[in-house]
Amino acid sequence: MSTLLRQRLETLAPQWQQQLHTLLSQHGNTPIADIRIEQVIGGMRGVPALLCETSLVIPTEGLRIRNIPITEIADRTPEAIFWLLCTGELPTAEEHDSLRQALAERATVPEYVWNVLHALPRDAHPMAMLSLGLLAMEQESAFRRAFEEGASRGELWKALLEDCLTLLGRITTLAAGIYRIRFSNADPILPDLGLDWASNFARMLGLPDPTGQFRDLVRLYLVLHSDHEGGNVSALTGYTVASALSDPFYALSAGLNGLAGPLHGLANQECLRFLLQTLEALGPQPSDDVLEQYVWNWITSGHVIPGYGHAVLRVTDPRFTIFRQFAERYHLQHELIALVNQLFQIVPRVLQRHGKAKNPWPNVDAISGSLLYIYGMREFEFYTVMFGVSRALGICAQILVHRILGTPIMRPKSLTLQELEQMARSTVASHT
Ligand code: CMX
Repeated sequence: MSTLLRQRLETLAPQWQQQLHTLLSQHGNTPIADIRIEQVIGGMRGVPALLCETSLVIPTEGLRIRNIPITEIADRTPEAIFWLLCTGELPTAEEHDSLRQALAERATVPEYVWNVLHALPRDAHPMAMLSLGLLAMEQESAFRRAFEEGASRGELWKALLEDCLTLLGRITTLAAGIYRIRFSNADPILPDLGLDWASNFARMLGLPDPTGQFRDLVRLYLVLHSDHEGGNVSALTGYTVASALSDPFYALSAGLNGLAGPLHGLANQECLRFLLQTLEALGPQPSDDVLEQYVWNWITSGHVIPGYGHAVLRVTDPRFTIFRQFAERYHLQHELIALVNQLFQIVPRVLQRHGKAKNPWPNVDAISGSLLYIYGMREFEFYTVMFGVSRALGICAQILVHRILGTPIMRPKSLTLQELEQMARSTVASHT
């Protein structure tokens, strides 16, 4: 157990609980928004109906983790980010090391999990393998045990933290093992308990990394994808499942199943496929005119441009910019990076001309897969697993904070089309 993280949270928990209590007692009945029917139908887009303390996405700026812009903390380690997500504070060196050690101590994946994965068909999707591998460990849940043994509601978060550390400690070993089993028919590489989380992950993937640049990319990747508010499919799913007091193994596995969708985490796989298809169709260094026509034809034949658009963002995703800066810093001369940069000049104006997408700017997926590809990770199907390892930080932190706050089970009210029609009619009538 990372005693320092738990100790810090034990200090913070009563303050947060008091803050929540005061807000509810003073303003519990205060309305904060009107909801339109199109929002009910449209995936609750923009409805401010969720509590999420870990991060927020400002449409005109991008991600802030605990109110710190991602641009200011992109050079931190995933351990520092997890500490920040959980506590709202950046860790001291001692705190950081205790968390690093706690994760390393838990990095060994039990043999029965590998047996489960080996039993799957050879072409199982790596995301299905990841989700299943995590779920296979559910019987080890400290949270479930604590609940069954009658732990009080106020104490449950401590067992939840224990499970989150187990999940995070193991997920890098599990994901890297999946990479090797699935794509090289090779054995997993054992964790080096002296390394930090990202370095260990990069090492266990087994790709050649003579300069350490791939390790740096993995560290940045894990930081940038760690959290993106509470309303995205994976975070919302994880939270919903955990709100039923299902343990974190169920919650994280469920959240990652949502991440596997092509409109969410799988988009980075689709994005790289689109880039490679474009290069194959047009050859390297197509002219701007040729590329623009190609993109236009792509959209008007009913496809989306992967890596562009966003449900919340209305500017270029700062995480896209940070990855571009990484490519510049390491002087990455590659036709994929050239195409990413050229598309950045062209796609936004094509999407604007097309007139449908509310946000014509690139999101993080417009570049992330290209970087992995250039450093030798050529298996697109694995990219969402990379995303999932990182997003596990945010999902775990979110369900932890909710359990500390003691928020209840999720239960929004659903409505039938007929009820909505009646509500619309009576609202119109009351205004005439
Ligand atoms: N290319 C072409 N059309 C696009 C588009 C794109 N990149 N982005 C949005 N549109 C279209 C939508 O398909 C929609 O068309 P219909 O009305 O015919 O259904 C219309 O524009 C309006 O969509 P929106 O309100 O702007 O976007 P949504 O909030 O509904 O969806 C997203 C957001 C990300 C799913 C969408 O922009 C998209 O499909 N982008 C490509 C896939 C992608 O990059 N996903 C990664 C997102 C990041 C993440 O969640 O991890």
